[in-house]
Formats: sequence, C-alpha cells, structure tokens
Amino acid sequence: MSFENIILEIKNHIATIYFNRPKALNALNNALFDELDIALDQIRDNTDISVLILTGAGDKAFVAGADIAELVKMTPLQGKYFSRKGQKVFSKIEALPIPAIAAVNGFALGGGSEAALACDFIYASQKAIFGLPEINLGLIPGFGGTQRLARLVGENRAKEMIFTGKTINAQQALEYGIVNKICDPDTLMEEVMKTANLIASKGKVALRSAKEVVQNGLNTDLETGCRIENDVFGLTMASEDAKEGTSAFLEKRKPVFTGKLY
Ligand code: CO8
Repeated sequence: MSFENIILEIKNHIATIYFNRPKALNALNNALFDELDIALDQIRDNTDISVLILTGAGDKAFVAGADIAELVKMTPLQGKYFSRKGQKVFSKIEALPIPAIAAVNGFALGGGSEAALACDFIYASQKAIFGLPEINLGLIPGFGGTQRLARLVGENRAKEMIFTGKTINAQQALEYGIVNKICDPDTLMEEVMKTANLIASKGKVALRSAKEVVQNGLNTDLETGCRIENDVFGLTMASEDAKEGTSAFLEKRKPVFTGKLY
C-alpha cells in the first residue's frame, strides 16, 4: 500500500517511517494516524525487520504536534476519540516486538515529542527542539505525553515542562535523559543507521526477548519483572542463535546468527 502522509522504507532488516507533511511541519492529522497504524501492523508482522526508525521528512521538523487546523474543528467528543486514537497508535510503537529509534531532526513539539517518547530511545540533531506546549493553546498533551514524559524524566521536570509549555533544546534534552545522543544534523541518519545496523546484526530471538522483558517489566514491580526475565531467558536459550552465540564464544570465533525465530 502506498501512503500519502508517511513514507515507509524497508532495507537491510531496517524499516524507516518518515512523517511526511512537510508543509505543515509533519503535523499529525487523522489520515496520518490511519496510515501509521497500518504501517506499524505491517512492520510488526514482517519477521524480516529487526529495527524501526521514526523520523521527519524535510529538514525542519520531526513533528510539530497534532494538526491544530484539524483539532480546532473537533467537538470535545471527537477530541477525546482523536486523543485515544493517537494513544493507541503510539502504544503500538512501544509494543512492537522490535526496537524503535526516533531520529529527531528538528521540532518535536506536542504530539511530536509524544511520538518520540513512545520509541525505545532517541537520537537528536543539534537543531532538535522538544516540548509539550499544549498549555499555550489552552490544552493539555493528549497522546500519552503527560505519562511517558513523567516516567522518563521524573515528575518535577515533566510538570515544569507541561505547566510552562517551555521548549528545550537538544543539549537540555540530553541532560534530562530524553535523548541518548546528539548528532550533527547532516549525520543524524547515518548515526542512527549505524546503531540500527548494529542492533539488527544481533540474534533475532534475543533481541525480541530483550525488548519484551524490559518493556513488560517496566509496567510491573521489580519482583514480577525479574520473573518475566526468568521465563523469557529460558525460552531464549532454546533458540538456534543462543546455541550459536555460546558455541562461537567457546570456539573463539565470531557467531553467525541465522535469525531463525521458530
Ligand atoms: N498543526 C498544523 N499546522 C502546523 C503546525 C501544527 N501543529 N505546526 C506548524 N504548522 C504549519 C503552520 O501553520 C505553517 O503553515 P502555513 O505555511 O500554511 O502558514 C507551516 O506549518 C510552517 O509553520 P510556521 O510558519 O509556524 O513555522 P515557524 O518556523 O515560524 O515556526 C513552530 C515553527 C515554532 C514549530 C510553529 O509552527 C509552532 O509553534 N507550531 C505549533 C506547535 C504546537 O503548538 N504544537 C502542539 C500542537 S497540539 C498537540 O500536539 C496536542 C497533542 C494531543 C492532542 C490530543 C487530541 C485531541
């Protein structure tokens, strides 16, 4: 299926989704969410893909938020459903069996920050700007940002950002722990690809197990999380790649992972 509001590229076990409404700084409208939802299903069901990268088309924005022109025409009930739709689609990113990396190449405001926060980690260009400025519109974040930001940076910093609507630059985002790495704008995608390729070179079962355990463990208490780790560890040992990885170490050679899932 071809998309109009996003671009989906799949190459060398890596899927890249570009938010693609450059004229509106890639703002998120209903049509974009519908397409993103379909693309994420395709990625989830394609066992050949090991990593997803999310980024923005053009050189100015990752995503400048929900589409305000569309938002302004909604009734409160439509707003509620739009908020739920965005939450569901972003939760789908989080629930993917593979890692998702956000390559934030410019403005990541409102829904843009919320999209990036739903990824497993974020690399940002020096030009990146993060923020939840909804308060300046008389609104609040509605795509999971109040929850994910507070969990990531702590209650106090999240509240300050949400209450003031102030934006932060890439350096501040790094200090807050929102961003793992800051890159030159010209080499951002190269750096993200390097990391994505490294991840994609690992044993597929182990990679999926690691994502599942960290993600599911975070939503529970430590003891339950450790039990999830026990079970998934045992299952991971049954994979061909686990046999290959451990044998290769003992035989002092590089492992050759087949990536066989079952
Ligand atoms: N929605 C729609 N259009 C947008 C948006 C947006 N969020 N952001 C920018 N655009 C459009 C502009 O209207 C402009 O269009 P045009 O050329 O036709 O006038 C074009 O993109 C370029 O934008 P600017 O001329 O404003 O570019 P600047 O470089 O001057 O400024 C900014 C860039 C600072 C990013 C500025 O565009 C801006 O402040 N944008 C809005 C940022 C914002 O407030 N984001 C939060 C939106 S609300 C949200 O995300 C809520 C999520 C939860 C919703 C829950 C469901 C109900």
